[in-house]
Amino acid sequence: MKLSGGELLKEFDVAAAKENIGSEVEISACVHKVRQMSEFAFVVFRTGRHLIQSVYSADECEDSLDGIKEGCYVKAVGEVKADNRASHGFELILRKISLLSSPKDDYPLTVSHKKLGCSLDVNLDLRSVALRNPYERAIFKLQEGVTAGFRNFMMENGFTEIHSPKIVASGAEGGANIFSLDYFGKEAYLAQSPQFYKQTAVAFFDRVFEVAPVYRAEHHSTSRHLNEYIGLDFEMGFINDMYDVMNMETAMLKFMLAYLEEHYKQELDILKVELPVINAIPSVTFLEAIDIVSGGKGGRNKFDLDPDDEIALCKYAEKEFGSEFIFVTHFPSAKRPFYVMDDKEDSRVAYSFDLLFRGLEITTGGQRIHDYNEQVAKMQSMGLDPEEFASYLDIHKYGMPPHGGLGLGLERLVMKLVGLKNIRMASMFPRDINRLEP
Ligand code: AMO
Repeated sequence: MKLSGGELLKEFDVAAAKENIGSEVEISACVHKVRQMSEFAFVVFRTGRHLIQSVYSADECEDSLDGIKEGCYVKAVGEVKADNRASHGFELILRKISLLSSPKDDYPLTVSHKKLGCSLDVNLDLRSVALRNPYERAIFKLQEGVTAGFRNFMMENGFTEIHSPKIVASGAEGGANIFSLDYFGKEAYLAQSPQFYKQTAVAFFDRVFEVAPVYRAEHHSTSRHLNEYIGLDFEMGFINDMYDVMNMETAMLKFMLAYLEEHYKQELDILKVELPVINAIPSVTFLEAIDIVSGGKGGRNKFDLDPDDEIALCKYAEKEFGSEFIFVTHFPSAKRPFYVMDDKEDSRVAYSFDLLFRGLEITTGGQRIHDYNEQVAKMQSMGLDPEEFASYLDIHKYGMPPHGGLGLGLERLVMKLVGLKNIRMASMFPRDINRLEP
């Protein structure tokens, strides 16, 4: 019999090694690169987050380097020697090295180069290798930081984390971009958003958030759309108006950026990220936005912003307010989903906003209808049958506070933070119209 509860398996501790120059440390890692010199060799180890330089010479090390090449997993012991030229200010003088596992084939990509330098398709086809490249994996370490910053901010501000179902009975966002599936003989769908459930949870938690996949059956291939993405969603009760939601997002983004700066310095450096600075985020109405992008000529037949408009608005915000973000509010009601509350003064526009960042929409949010009769009337005015939404309408039937929230696309935010040209680069294993594997 065996009992668990013993000593934890530790990973290599960079900070501790740095503090203990002259001592011997053990490291388990992948061999990232071997550079053979005439008398010795540089062996660069790749741990889960770091590259650690070591020096091998036959007279300092008990073991031979024979058979140890790029891609091998090893266990080694080395003496920590201060060296300012090495990335962490030290290198290891190898004393022992043993092979744990050796690959069958050499890498088909230049994993040890700073950047892979291959096409997007090759990168995505060979994802399991590509992600071993320090630049590629840093994107996803930073993604972790974005999510952790979001989560920490939400929890500090009284939001409860929820997990809503992804197999659902109806779409929330309207339109044809919904995946259907056979659910024991009934038609079901993959959730287009946690919308109904996050609203429902406001009735009992007041404030909630979720970090979870969202499914969109986008039938076209663009550099900004995925068929599965991660939504950072929140929903909050007792709001006065949608500006309370926008203020919460502004504060959350400030917190998240500070969090990245504090905890993800290494990845920001690898990726050469220039973090945006947020003071206050300017906000214009949809009609003002159309005036701005059309140079005052109007274009009021428009119901939404197109990608060029988003780029133009961000340029405007940068020039006029020194902000890389801009909110656009009061979108035409006709193009917004049925749960969105219309402006009390002008029902042609809705209490709905987008947040644009570096030329791309990264968020949609707004105030929702909380009154039962108002919600039923809105559904009917949009040609929807309230009967089909009976379980969603239960939340209105049994009472809801005034509330609102938003959805932020994780990959879009990371794409723009890092300056990636295609959203697929910000998705570990992207799903698009042509890609279901790897
Ligand atoms: P919306 O449909 O605008 O709103 O989505 C919210 C945010 O999700 C991201 N996004 C996408 N990212 C990658 N690929 C896609 N195909 C994709 N579609 C959307 C964008 C977008 O701003 N329920 C509302 C949110 C709310 O009001 O709370 C919703 O889902 O960054």
